[in-house]
Amino acid sequence: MKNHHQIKDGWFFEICPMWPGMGFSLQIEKVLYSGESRFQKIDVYQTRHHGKMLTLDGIIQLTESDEFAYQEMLAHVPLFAHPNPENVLVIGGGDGGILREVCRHDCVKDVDFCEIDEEVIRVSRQFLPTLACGFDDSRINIHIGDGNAFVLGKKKQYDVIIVDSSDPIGPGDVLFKKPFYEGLKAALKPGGIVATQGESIFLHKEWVIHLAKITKELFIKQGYSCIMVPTYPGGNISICLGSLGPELNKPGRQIPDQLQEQLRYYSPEIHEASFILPHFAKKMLEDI
Ligand code: SPM
Repeated sequence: MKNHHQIKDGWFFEICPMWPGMGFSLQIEKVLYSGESRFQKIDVYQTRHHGKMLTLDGIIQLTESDEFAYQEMLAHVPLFAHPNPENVLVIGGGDGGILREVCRHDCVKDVDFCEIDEEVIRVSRQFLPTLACGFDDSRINIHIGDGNAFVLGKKKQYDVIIVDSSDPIGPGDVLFKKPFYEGLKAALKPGGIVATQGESIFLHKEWVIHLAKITKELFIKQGYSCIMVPTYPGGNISICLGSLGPELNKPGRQIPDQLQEQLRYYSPEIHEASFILPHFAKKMLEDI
């Protein structure tokens, strides 16, 4: 079990080989929970200025101050690109934040949720109620187990699949491999869309190219969408998307006013804008 952090003089330091020569720190007030599951180390902190923070193996998964940016975009970009998402699969994201966003869509009838680590769900329910409220919807069916194995048993079942993985240096590494993406494609209905945690265009060029290549090979349309998240390294993270039909880089249906009012990051404008990449990243992805 790896641990990519240190604590010194009231500061949490995230230091990880995936972003060499760089560390991110946040001032903390206290450790609210610290434990180990079968898969990873799980910690919850009270930070001084960013609300509560969840880390897995010492890597920041979310802070209450900016989690909305990541959860809203990873959920609403694929769900609004699809004309009528009824059956949704969410893999990973045991904190519940993605489920919270998915369930804002009235057209969604059924959500399968597969998480490998039951402990993350339990800890989130105890310490992160504004995220774990995502579990309180009767449309959700919870499956505890390996997301890769779960997907292999599914054929043409989902309109949208969302993969909220941690980084490829822990239990989530299998979710970055081509056979998993082949399984995702087979599990989609015709016209389906997949959206996965796509890492940073600045810090993880090899991973971004790797995921973009896979999705270009397997899907009819492919896209990369960028999100600003101050408490992820480099202040940004991306979504890798593949589509069996619909355009990805613009909403395929209107956002109801009452839903827009609930959101803080996603809008039709930011949906389109998030696909406009800096020149170096545009070229990097065009060249593959
Ligand atoms: N529902 C929130 C879970 C977060 N899943 C993604 C976490 C990624 C953490 N590492 C960020 C590294 C960015 N390059």
